[in-house]
Amino acid sequence: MKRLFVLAIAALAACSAEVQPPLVASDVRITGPMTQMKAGYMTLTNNTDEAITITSVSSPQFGRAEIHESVIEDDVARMRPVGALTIAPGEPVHLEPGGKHLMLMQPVGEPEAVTLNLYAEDALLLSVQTELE
Ligand SMILES: [Cu+2]
Repeated sequence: MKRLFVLAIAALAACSAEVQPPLVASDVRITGPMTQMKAGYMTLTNNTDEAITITSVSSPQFGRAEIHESVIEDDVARMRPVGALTIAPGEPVHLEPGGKHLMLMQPVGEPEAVTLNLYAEDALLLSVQTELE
């Protein structure tokens, strides 16, 4: 009887591991004082055994969305688009102020909530929704 119980627990654990999504976004927030441009920040966690590379982002609420990184050039803080963002297994990537972030431009209307779609080439990896701050 006791042995059966242990087996049941093991089966449950295996089951919940299977439904774990490959890529998870947490602490998602969108900020920015500018009306024409917003920055998107989040933590991305890769639950698979292989690296996941995001090659583009889009949002129905913005005409343009890019992956950016902040750099210091000639003592001036600038930011520039990056072509891809790789998340290694077990090494969460933090998109945060002063580092890599999502840049959201050309807002459509005055959205209260925003959907962010993350792609690997043409494949949709993850879609996250968040309120605007
Ligand atoms: Cu930027």
